[in-house]
Amino acid sequence: MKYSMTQWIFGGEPLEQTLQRLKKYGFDGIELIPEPDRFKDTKQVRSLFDKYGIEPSMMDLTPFHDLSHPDEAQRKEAIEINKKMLQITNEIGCNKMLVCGTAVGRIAAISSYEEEWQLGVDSVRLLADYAAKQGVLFVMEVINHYETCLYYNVDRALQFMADLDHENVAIMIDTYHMNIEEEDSCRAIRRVADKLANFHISDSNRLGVGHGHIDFFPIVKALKEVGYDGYIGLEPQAPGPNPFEAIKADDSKETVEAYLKESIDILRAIEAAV
Ligand SMILES: [Mn+2]
Repeated sequence: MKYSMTQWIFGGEPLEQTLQRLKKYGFDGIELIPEPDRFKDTKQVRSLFDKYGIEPSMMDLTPFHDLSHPDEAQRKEAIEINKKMLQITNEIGCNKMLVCGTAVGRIAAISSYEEEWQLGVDSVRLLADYAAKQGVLFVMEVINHYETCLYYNVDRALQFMADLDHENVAIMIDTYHMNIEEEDSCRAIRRVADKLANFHISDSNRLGVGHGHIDFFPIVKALKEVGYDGYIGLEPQAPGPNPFEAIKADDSKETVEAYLKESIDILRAIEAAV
């Protein structure tokens, strides 16, 4: 399997600094923070990936723009930023971008769940068309119901995909979210296997692998059994409050870097053993 990590967990430091950290531990890819200002010179960004031999495996989702908001102006703004990022994703030579269909941090409907579900479907379908034109696969991240209110488990994500009925949409699941939502994470992996385009890993408390109580043996085994050969994106966070903020203390970056090193070592050992 190939290994990547989510850039945001280092608090948005310059890209080159994060690439230097990743190079030390043999990462293959990086998942990027979706902010247009970070990509003013896309040629220069591409040259950094070449310099470090690290691939842009994914453009992350725009977390706080709301694709299912009942207010049309807010929805339009979210659609525009997603279009902009899809365009940039193409320009930097990346072929996947994440989406959550609503806003991360909004845990309840504003109008009604039924209406917002449909608004989310309409927005994601429209963007999936646009993404296809950019040569980018649109990937839904299933994020637990303490953070989002649309497709927060695999059941609902599969229903959302069925309603979308669009071939340019795939799924990403995350061990931290699954440990909250799914009765059985391995069963969830098997259910989405043919649509699985990326896979996030952090432990049950969102720290690095080995610092919580998820058993990663059956998870890695299930991924192998279904023939998953995409990226594992590591997304450990430093301990502390506010799940949407990466830097929680003076030593947060050091903590996260140590987690990355440990996590990739443990996961490679498990891969070799299963
Ligand atoms: Mn994730």
